[in-house]
Amino acid sequence: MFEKPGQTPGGASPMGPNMPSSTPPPPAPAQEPEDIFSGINTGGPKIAEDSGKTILPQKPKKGGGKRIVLIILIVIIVILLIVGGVLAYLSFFQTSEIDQPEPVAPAIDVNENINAIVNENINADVNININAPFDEDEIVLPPETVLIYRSSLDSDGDGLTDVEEDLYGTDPNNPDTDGDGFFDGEELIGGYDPTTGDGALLEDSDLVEKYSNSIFNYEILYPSPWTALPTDQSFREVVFQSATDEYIQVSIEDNPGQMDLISWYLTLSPLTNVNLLTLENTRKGHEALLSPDLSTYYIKTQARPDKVYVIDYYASNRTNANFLTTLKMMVNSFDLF
Ligand SMILES: [Ca+2]
Ligand SMILES: [Ca+2]
Ligand SMILES: [Ca+2]
Repeated sequence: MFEKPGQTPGGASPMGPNMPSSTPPPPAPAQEPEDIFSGINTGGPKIAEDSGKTILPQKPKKGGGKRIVLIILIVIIVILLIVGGVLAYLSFFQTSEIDQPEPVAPAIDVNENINAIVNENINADVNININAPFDEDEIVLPPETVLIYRSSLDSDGDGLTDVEEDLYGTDPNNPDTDGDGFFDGEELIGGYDPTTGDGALLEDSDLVEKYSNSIFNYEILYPSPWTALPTDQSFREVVFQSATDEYIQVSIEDNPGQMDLISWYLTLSPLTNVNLLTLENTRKGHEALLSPDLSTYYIKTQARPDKVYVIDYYASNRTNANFLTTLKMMVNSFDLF
């Protein structure tokens, strides 16, 4: 391939011995191109430089030609391998893209996995943070135990709240205002005047008023500053209103079967836990049932067993009730005439 033009591969010159001498000499051969691989073929045969003969352009060395061909072949093979590799690489990824399933399928799988994880986490949090306390209030424990009334501040711990001390004119910082050895709250519940010693009765004091209901024939004491008003002409319900939004109401319920108080109460609230119902005897000797939230007394009398007298305390704030001792005072003062 790198042979000079006009030369045969066998090395015979066109100007052979049989050619006519008149034939004009061939043009001077063009200068031999530099053999760029000459440095490689150091082992080839050498031509004597002092032969004295005209030095013809050297023919390419046969051994170098083979190496060149081999190198070129190797280069071509390498190029083909590279090109083939690139084509195979591109073909592989194009095929992979084509063979991939529709984008919707993997999206569904991902969503399912995400939803599963999210649902698990959300359900766990909800069950722990919301359902647990809700279930405790609604199912495990009776609601009465949660909604129990609690008294407001009682600074001297005598059973009267500071608001009640102001109502009855007792000392909020002295548990025994009259110094007779009995606490202020204890005296009020027992029907005694906490501001006057020597066994003075509460009903004889100016601290309370007596309300008499001539329709249902009962009487009851209530704090003098309060007002007593029937809700209608029947006088079946009477409201004893405090200076705040709290009040105590006395109402009359029928008990035609003359049932005992617990049985009668359960007919009204069948789901009540009986263990939370307590029976007491009032100071006037009547049987009284206290509701689980400690705010209502149901009184049954021997004179009128077909009636139940309900004395109910309404406080706007169950954890800041001011008049629970006043409620007891009124219940103990309740009597028929
Ligand atoms: Ca007190
Ligand atoms: Ca006191
Ligand atoms: Ca006292």
